[in-house]
Amino acid sequence: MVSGFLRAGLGLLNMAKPKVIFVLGAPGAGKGTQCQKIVDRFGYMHLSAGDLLREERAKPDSQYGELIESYIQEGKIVPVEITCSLLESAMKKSGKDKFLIDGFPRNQNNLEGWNKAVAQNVNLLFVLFFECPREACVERCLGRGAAGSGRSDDNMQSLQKRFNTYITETQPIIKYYEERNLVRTIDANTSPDEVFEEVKKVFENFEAGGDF
Ligand code: UP5
Ligand code: MG
Repeated sequence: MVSGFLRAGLGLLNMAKPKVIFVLGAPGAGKGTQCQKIVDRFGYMHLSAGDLLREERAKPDSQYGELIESYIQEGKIVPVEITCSLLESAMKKSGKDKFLIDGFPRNQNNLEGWNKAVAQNVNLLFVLFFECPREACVERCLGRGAAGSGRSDDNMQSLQKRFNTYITETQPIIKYYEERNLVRTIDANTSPDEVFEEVKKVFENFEAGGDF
């Protein structure tokens, strides 16, 4: 059993570390949409691993541009060294101390790389998991593609691959955090505002020192 004194000490140690919330869910579950609302309401900094990879891909001098593009189109997960270093440098550059890390970690390689290189330097608060049926997610992504998202993976062929990866590689990661009692699950199959009502409850409960 941890004494009150020791617990307070551990709390103080944690205070100095940046706070991190992982945001996971199927492609199109609404991670980015909800992160923006959380930023507006609760002042976190939003870092989408997918957005950072797309930014890196767009740099003409990037040595990883082609690799990233082929992984994204194939719905495969980019090697963790690339993603982790983009996340770490965005965290450092921001000067902020609380982050939503959206769409990461999404396979065993991501998890191991993060645990090895970064986990001990941050305070992982919890994992926000947006649960949404595949049909709704596919419809949303195809709708976004049709509306001109410009994303090279908003098409049926890539979506099938993205979902296979999600089921075989990302769901076990969510289970890993569930076993550690860190997952907060949100029904994401309602309107964005309704989803956010549920998200708000999780944050308000956490800030009030709720059961985490
Ligand atoms: N929308 C949102 N919420 C809605 C709601 N409640 N009701 C109705 N519509 C809703 O939303 C998607 C669309 O749905 C939008 O049009 C939105 O308006 C609407 P969004 O908020 O963008 O959902 P999100 O879950 O963020 O979907 P996204 O497509 O971004 O999810 P992915 O996880 O597939 O994409 P990501 O950018 O994270 O990754 C893309 C690829 O990058 C991966 O497949 C992989 O190849 C690579 N990647 C890595 O290799 N490593 C990483 O760590 C991360 C990514
Ligand atoms: Mg997204």
